[in-house]
Amino acid sequence: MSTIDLQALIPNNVNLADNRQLQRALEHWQPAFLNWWGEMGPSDFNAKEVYLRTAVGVDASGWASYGYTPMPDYRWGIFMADKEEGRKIGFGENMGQDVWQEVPGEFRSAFRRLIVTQGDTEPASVEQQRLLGHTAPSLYDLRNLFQINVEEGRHLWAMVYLLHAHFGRDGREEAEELLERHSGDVNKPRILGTFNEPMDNWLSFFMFTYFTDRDGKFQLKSFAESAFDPLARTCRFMLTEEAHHMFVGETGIGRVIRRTLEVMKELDTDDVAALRRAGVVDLPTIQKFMNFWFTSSLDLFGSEASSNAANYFANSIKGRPDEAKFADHLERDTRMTITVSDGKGGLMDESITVRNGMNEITRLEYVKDCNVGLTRWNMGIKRAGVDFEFKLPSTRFRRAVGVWAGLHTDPEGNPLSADAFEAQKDQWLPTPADISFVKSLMQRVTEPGKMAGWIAPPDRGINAHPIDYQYVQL
Ligand code: BYC
Ligand code: FE
Ligand code: FE
Repeated sequence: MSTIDLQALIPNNVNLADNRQLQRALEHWQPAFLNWWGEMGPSDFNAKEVYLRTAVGVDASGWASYGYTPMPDYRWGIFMADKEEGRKIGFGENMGQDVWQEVPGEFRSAFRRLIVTQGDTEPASVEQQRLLGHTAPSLYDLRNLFQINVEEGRHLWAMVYLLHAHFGRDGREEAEELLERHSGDVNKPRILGTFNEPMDNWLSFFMFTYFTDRDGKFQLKSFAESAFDPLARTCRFMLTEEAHHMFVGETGIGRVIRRTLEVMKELDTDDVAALRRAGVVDLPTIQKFMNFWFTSSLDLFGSEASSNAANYFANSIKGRPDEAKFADHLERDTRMTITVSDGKGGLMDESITVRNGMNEITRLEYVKDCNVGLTRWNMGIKRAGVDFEFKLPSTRFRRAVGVWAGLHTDPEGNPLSADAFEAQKDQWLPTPADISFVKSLMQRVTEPGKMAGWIAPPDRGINAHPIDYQYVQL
């Protein structure tokens, strides 16, 4: 068991007090972080008491405590899952050897790049969500937004700790730059595409927490396999917090659908204009938002064939999610098939090495996981007697990274000319009119227990409190 120091300036279970130099460096970064939070974090709510959970340890039975706190006083801490004695490397050419407590010199730049990319997404998401507090559909939702925001802040701390502790001066410089790039900034944008997309409405927020936080889940699971043990342990603990983010997405989308179904029943109609007049989001518009955020998130897995990914796997740097469930952990001469364009408007199989295909393998696992929620939502629609089914588009649709980047297909993945795509895209992706309609619904509701008209209440409150609990003291 690790010792947990909750009284320290930076709460931690990594024995920070034993390494004065590292402690001082992190205490020096702390005011820069708080300054960033004040400037780029949730706007205008920093003085309010929010009912938040705070990570206080890594015990499965009781790792969090709940209570009111203003967000800037949140105890952002550094926590790693407990060390597994005798842990061995589980994949790649170093398989079977002891895991590494330090980064081997030859892999330093690879690890640095991966940790920086992971770290960059965390504050990026907080920046994207900065203004959503003003239009929260309920106090319950407002609190969940802020809970996610403070935890993404803690995830940034997790990566900054690794940079400071294992990458010396380079690491400290990277940690500063993590606060200098900003979501959507034309001069200094965030590294990955999705994290520069504007997020100005709660339907997008729920889609993001369902689809994009789920990329986080799969990337963290891949890192949890890493031979670099501090990275693996850090990510294993981050996954416990991640579960709530995806819960907010899944239940959020589910509640929007449920409310729409109620009004469809009341008015006995599926007419889009009538439903919009009644103040709910019609199901086809929800599908379009899904198409947008799902495909954007597919790009986050990288190219279908990637020599970077092969190199990470071969050197035991980054594994597959749940590596243990695969039969072959070396994949030395194995091959797999991907679907590419034949350059004549058709499809063609291409054989690549499994090592080169690691991004695609992870992406396909992700797609399976995304479908779990759709199955649940579709069951609700069927039970309501409505003839409609949500469907995830093909992984070839609307891609900006990989072998389908710059090519056009319909949502089923059939190749299309640019003109044909242009002519039909308004049926598949949110139009400016769809977005402004959704935005027009975003009216703030602050009375405990009340919900905006476009979303159903949750099934239950937080930490056994009722739904009408004062989750934020405004
Ligand atoms: N946008 O060889 P390839 C989360 C670049 S989410 C823009 O296929 P690789 C969270 C790529 O950098 C989890 N550029 O890539 C969620 C490369 O550039 P260069 C985030 C992109 O390296 C919600 C080039 O394209 N964690 O935690 O195999 C809220 C060729 O790429 C994109 C990670 O991503 C893109 N979408 O794989 C809060 C884990 N995709 O070298 C938090 C760390 C690729 O040609 N990152 N490029 O200039 C990685 O493991 C890998 O970097 C990637 C890409 C999987 C992202
Ligand atoms: Fe995160
Ligand atoms: Fe998250």
